[in-house]
Amino acid sequence: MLDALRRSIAHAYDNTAYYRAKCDAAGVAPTDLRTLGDLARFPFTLKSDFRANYPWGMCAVPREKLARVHASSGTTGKPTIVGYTKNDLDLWDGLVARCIEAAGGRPGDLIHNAYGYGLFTGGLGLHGGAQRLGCAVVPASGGQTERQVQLILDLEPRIICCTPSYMLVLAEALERAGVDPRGTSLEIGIFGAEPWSMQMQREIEARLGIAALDLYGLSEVLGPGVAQERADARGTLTIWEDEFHPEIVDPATGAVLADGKEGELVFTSLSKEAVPIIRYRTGDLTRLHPPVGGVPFRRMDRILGRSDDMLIVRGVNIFPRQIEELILEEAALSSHYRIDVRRENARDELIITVEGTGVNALAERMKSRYGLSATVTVVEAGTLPRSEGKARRVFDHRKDKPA
Ligand code: DLL
Repeated sequence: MLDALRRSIAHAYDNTAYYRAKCDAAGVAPTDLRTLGDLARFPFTLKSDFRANYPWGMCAVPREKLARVHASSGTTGKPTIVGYTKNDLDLWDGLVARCIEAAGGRPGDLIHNAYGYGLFTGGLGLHGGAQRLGCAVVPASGGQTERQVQLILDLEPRIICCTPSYMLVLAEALERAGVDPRGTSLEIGIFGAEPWSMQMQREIEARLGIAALDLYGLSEVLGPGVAQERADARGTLTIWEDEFHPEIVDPATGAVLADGKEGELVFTSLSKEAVPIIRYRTGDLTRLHPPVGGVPFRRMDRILGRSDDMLIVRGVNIFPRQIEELILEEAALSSHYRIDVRRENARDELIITVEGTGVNALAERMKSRYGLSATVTVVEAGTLPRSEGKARRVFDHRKDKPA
């Protein structure tokens, strides 16, 4: 592993002006990596480095060696561009195939793939992995929900891949079509690309009668296929450590934390060619756990939140996921919600709008669990917008620029 790490860092250092300058400034060279502990001497890479070096600055191979380009789904500024060589695509297919197999897929399965096709890595990432495993793919992509429902009913796929929020949209559409969502051919869902609480996972499993497994990844590191919840190790995601070396660091200080401690997930790639990454800070918060069940790779908790999506409301720190958990514990409330935070008269206001019926105790429970008063507005089913890909549920208006 250390050899692969050293080779990968040397590849980045030798072939990009960016990594060379950054390592030189930190006074480290690839040969300084003698033990795993030496990795902490190497500088971090951030999403902003990808932006600053747009479009090809992070690329360690000549442009002519690229076989594909994707871009991350950044909402502001320039997208981050990631390139893949033929070998990278091969590696990617192999890892996604491993994810699908770990989730319970097998050759011959029919897979309905409703991750968006295009610059987003979800659609083509799952597509390549499914084919590698020997499955047939229905490349549904996002949108045209009624047609997707028809395809699911007619073609009878065993596996579905999409964002958890879009699965809820499909479940509603099945109900609208007069079909019991528990009665379809689907047995397995492979869901990711956005945060989702364990309560949301249970809700999807109960509502669809399927096993809902968590798939994690990010474009800068690869795309989907970095870590996967295995059917034989539910509750955590196994990280494909033979390709990506994980670290957990303190988000504030960058200090490396021991396994079991919560912090920001950082990855260094071991064999990726086009865009090798050294200590990439994902922004995602989790903890590392030891291997289980004969698979020699460490696992991580489902993503607990992002270091940059924590809301600070009247001095109380809260992650949207914690609010989602409370919403889903209320029988009268559905999984369609939005969270708004505004500053009014120098006071932060937390407003939770959620579809539901009847009485709920969300406001009381927000108060007793987190010490936060919130205004809870219950609206009729179907009122809030539905998403086809990554759902946007949190709106912090304190960050809005004044008009
Ligand atoms: O979302 C890749 C992907 C596609 C993963 C399909 C899984 C399935 P990006 O668009 O670059 O790539 O967004 C990456 O999404 O840093 C996390 O914050 C979040 N994310 C991805 N998977 C999960 C997950 C794809 N399973 C960013 N749970 C990451 C929570 C996730 N958050």
